[in-house]
Parts: sequence; structure tokens; C-alpha cells
Amino acid sequence: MTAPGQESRPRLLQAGPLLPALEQALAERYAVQRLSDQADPSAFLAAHGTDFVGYVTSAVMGLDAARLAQLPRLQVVSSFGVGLDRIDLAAAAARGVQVGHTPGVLDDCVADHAFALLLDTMRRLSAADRFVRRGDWPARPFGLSRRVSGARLGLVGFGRIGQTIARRASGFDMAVRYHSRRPVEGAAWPHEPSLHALAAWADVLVVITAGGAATRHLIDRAVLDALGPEGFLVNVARGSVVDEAALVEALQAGRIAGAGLDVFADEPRVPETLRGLDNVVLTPHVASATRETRQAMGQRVIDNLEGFFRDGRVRFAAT
Ligand code: 8YV
Repeated sequence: MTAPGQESRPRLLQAGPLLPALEQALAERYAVQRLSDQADPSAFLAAHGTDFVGYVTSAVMGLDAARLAQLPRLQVVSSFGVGLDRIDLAAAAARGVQVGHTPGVLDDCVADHAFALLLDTMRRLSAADRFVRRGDWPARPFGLSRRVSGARLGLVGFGRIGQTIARRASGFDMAVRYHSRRPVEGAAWPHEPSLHALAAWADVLVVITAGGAATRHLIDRAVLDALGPEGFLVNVARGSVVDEAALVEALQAGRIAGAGLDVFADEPRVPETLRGLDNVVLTPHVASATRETRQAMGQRVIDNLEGFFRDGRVRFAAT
């Protein structure tokens, strides 16, 4: 066993638990320590922060400016996930720290999950499942749901994942429009410059835009009211994009028809009020969580580090 002082492999600090296979792949290549294993992370960083040249994190665990400041010799960050809203890119850039993430490999699974939530909320699958399990079927009819085929799908955000969702929608003969800051060149679907107009037009609004300050509470009370009592909301982006209190009020008052949510304002806490509603489908931030996709994301984490330590550049740089 190599004594700490003799370790010649690059030293990495891992923010918290990751997939066991990824942790193993990291440990085979680097000298890795897990910050979340330390009883007092701040004291640990004060004593050992200068040891680390790399930081491995995730879209959820992130890396803020305060933590970055505790790692004065840091050169590279490799994040498990595509979202960058919890990583202070400006602070990293100011220090010349490269940041890599995992774009491209999770588009299909996040789009599939968005569609699963869309189908579930509109066709009331989870509610029907609860109905049968409760033994309510003999006593009363379940009632009607909403037709998905031919419905109008409004996409808030039209990056790689948004476009993948749009392609899924063609199999359901849905009309698709999207809202984004700028029209996407060559897109096969119309751009709607007004988010309110998109919400008023759509039967179901799917949120798949980046998180962060620029999109905070983009989906507010006015947008929900434009969506209206027949409209559904699906969020597979970030909880911060939706004003959650306004959403709960709209759902409780029947001012929108239902919601399918994979992300929340204060994960992993989900408001009791949401959990009590039957017209809501809730999943614990798992849109990318298939074995295949998580394995591919883990490979990107390794590729970014290998690119950096071999050629001086992460392979999938965050911009
Ligand atoms: C997370 C995500 O990476 O990629 C993202 O932006 O939100 C997820 O895929 C995942 O929850 C692990 O942190």
C-alpha cells in the first residue's frame, strides 16, 4: 500500500457517493478521497485542501465558490450529469479550473421519462393503479382521462433533450411548438416567442430548460393560468424553474388539470401538499437513472479526467 506522501497518481476529492462502478473506475486510476466520509468536511478541507488537483461531483452535489476556494490547487472538475446550475462556472473559469460534464448520453432517457410523466398524468395511470389497489373498482367507476394522441405539446426549452422529446411526440401525432430564448436553426417545429402564448396554446407543457438564476420561476402563476384548467405541466428540468408554491395553489384550486414532476424546489423534500394530490405524479429526480445511461454518464466522468490528465483538456467541457 502506498503511504499518502508517496502517492504519485493525481489526487482527487469526490464530493459524495457515486455509482459503485464509477467509484471503482476512479479508484483504479486516481488517489481518491470522499469528502462526505469526513466527519467535519470544512476542517478536513482546511487541513488537506491543498492536496487535491481534481474534484468529482454531480449535477446535484455541484461545486460552489466557497468550496472551490478551499481547494487552492484544483485544476479540473468532472461532474456526473449535464446540468451546471450548481457549479460556479465563473469562479472556476476565473481560477483557470476546467469543468467537464456528461452531455449527449442522457437525452433519450430523460425524454422517455418526460413522456412517461406526460402519459401518466394525462391518462391517470398512477391514480388508476391506486384505485385498483384500494379495491375501489367494484364500488364506482374510475372516470375519464385525457387523450394524448393528437394533443398539443408545448416545450419550454429546446436543447438536445427538448428536441428528443419533440421527436417522441411525432409517434403520438402531437402538434409541437417550443419556447426558447432564440429560435433553433433548422428546427422542424415552430418557435413561440411568448411563453404565455405557448402555455395558452398547449394541452401539456413540458419544462426542459437549464436551471439557474436566468430561469428561476419562469413558470409562475401567470403561466400556469395561461395553461388553464384543462392543461398539464411536466417538469424534468429543475425545481427552481417552477414557482412551486404557485403550482401547488393552481393544482389545489383546479386552475390546472395535473402535473408530472421529477424535480422539486428543495430536493429531496417534497411538499406534503403535493404528496396529497391525486392529479400529480411524483418521481425522485430519476429521469436519467437507467442502468445504461448512468453507466454512460460514468464513462464520460472518466473520459473527462483522462482527457485532462493526458492532453490537458476535458473531453466534454462545460460552457
Ligand atoms: C443528475 C441531472 O446528474 O444530469 C443532470 O443534470 O439532473 C441528473 O442526471 C443525477 O441526478 C445525478 O446527480
